[in-house]
Parts: sequence; C-alpha cells; structure tokens
Amino acid sequence: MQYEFITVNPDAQPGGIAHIQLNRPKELNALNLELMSELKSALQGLDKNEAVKVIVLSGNEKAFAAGADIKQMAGKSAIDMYEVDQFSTWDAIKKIKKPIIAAVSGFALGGGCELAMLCDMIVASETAKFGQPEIKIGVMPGAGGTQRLTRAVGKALAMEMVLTGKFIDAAEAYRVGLINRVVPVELFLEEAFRLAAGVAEMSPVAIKLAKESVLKAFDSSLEEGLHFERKNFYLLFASEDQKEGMQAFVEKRPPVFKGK
Ligand code: CO8
Repeated sequence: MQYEFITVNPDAQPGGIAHIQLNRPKELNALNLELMSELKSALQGLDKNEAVKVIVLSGNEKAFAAGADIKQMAGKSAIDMYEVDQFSTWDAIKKIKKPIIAAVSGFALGGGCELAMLCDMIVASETAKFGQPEIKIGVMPGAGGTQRLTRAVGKALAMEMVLTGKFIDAAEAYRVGLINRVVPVELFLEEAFRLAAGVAEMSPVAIKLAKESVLKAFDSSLEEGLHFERKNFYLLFASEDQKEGMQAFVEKRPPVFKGK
C-alpha cells in the first residue's frame, strides 16, 4: 500500500523487525489526521503480518513528531473536534498486539510525546526533547499526556511539564524513567533495531500476552492485574512455544519458536 505521510518497511531487519517512519519532515512530522490514519492502517497491517514480530516507529533526526498539526486544528470548533473523533485512531493503535518501539530523535512534543508514550519502549538519541507544550497554545494534552506521562515520571515533573510546557532532554527522560535508552544521534535507529532484535527472538505468542499483561498494570488494581497476568500465564501453557521453550532449556539448546 502506498502512503503519503509515512514509509513502511515490513522487512527492515532480519528476524521479523518492521520499520515505520513518519515522513512529513518539513512540518517536523506534525501529526495531521491523514498521517495518523495511515499510521493506524500500517500498524494494523503489520500486526496481522505473521512475518513481523516487532515494530520500530521513528521520525527523523530532527523530529520524532512536533505534536498534533496545529494548523489543521486552529480553526476547529469543539463540535468539529467531537465529530472528527481523532482519538478513535489512537484507541486503535493502543490495541496493536505486537510490541512497538519508538526511536526518538529531536522533538517529541505534544501529540509526538504522547505517540512515543503510546509505544511500548522508547529509545532516544542524545538530542531528543520531550515535552507537552499544549498549554502554551491555550490547550492541554489530549492523547494521553496527562495520564501516561504522570504514570511514567510521577506527579511533580508531569505537572510541571504540563503546566509550564517545559521540555526535558534525553538524559533527564532516562533518569526519570520515561525512556529505555539514550544513545548518540547516529545510533538511535540502530539501537532501536537492536532492542527490537532482542524481543523478536522470543516466542511471538508469549510476547503479545506479556505486552498485554504489562499494559494491564496501567488500568487495573493490583489484584485485578495479578489475576489477568495469571490467566495469560496459564494460557501460554496451551502454546507449542511453551513446550519448545522449556524442552530446549532442559536439552541445553536454543529454542525454535513458532508463535503457536
Ligand atoms: N503543527 C503544525 N506545524 C508545525 C508544528 C505543529 N505541531 N510544529 C512545527 N510545525 C511546522 C512549523 O509551522 C514550520 O512550518 P513553516 O516552515 O511552514 O512555517 C515547520 O514545522 C518548522 O518549524 P519551526 O520553524 O517552528 O522550527 P523550529 O526549529 O524553529 O522550532 C519547535 C521547532 C520548537 C518544535 C516549534 O516548531 C514548535 O514549537 N512547534 C509546536 C510544538 C507544539 O506546540 N506541539 C503541541 C501541538 S498541540 C498537540 O500536540 C495536541 C495533542 C493532543 C492531540 C493529539 C492528536 C494528534
């Protein structure tokens, strides 16, 4: 399928690693409705593609994404926003079962920061800047910023970032637990692929159920989350990969996972 605002490579790296690149460089990858719709459709396609195990999502060196497209939103009324229902796209992306790793360099602001946080892990270049500057244009985060950022970095810093629009750099983002790794700018994509490769070696079915279980921790009580985890743990004993993984350990050989 041909896209206008993103490029998609289902076979970017050996071992089932796909790559989606946001591709509106002149606008710093501002997330217009069309780009988000393309992103949803590409992610859904990769989620169904059996050859793909992990998806890396990047922008370019200057920007992961500088937020929602302000020019597209500027003249909208509340009812326009309601009718457009752009967050159904975000809800669909949240349902992608395969792990998505954000490779962030440069600006990850507003919806761009929210998109990175919607991914499962974040690898950043030393030049990355994270922020929720919506307050400076008279609004506030709308795609999870007040919730995911607060859960990731705690109330004090999240409140300051959301109320003042302050950016944090990659080193601080790493220190406060927002991201997984910081690497020199020339290595950010390579490092994201390396992290993806480490995941892609595992059983595809276990990866999906494990992702689902970790995410459950965000919207459930401890008791409910533990129950959910246990069910998924039991479910994996119905997979061939569990038999293979444990047998391979016993036989002291590497497992060969099939995703069944
Ligand atoms: N929307 C539209 N266009 C943008 C955006 C944006 N968010 N960010 C940058 N651009 C455009 C600029 O207008 C400029 O275009 P042009 O050359 O035609 O004037 C081009 O990208 C380059 O930008 P700058 O010249 O400003 O580049 P600088 O390096 O000087 O500055 C900054 C970079 C600091 C990133 C600056 O561009 C900036 O402040 N951008 C806006 C950041 C922002 O406020 N983001 C939050 C937007 S609101 C939001 O995200 C709401 C999220 C909730 C809904 C999510 C749904 C997707």
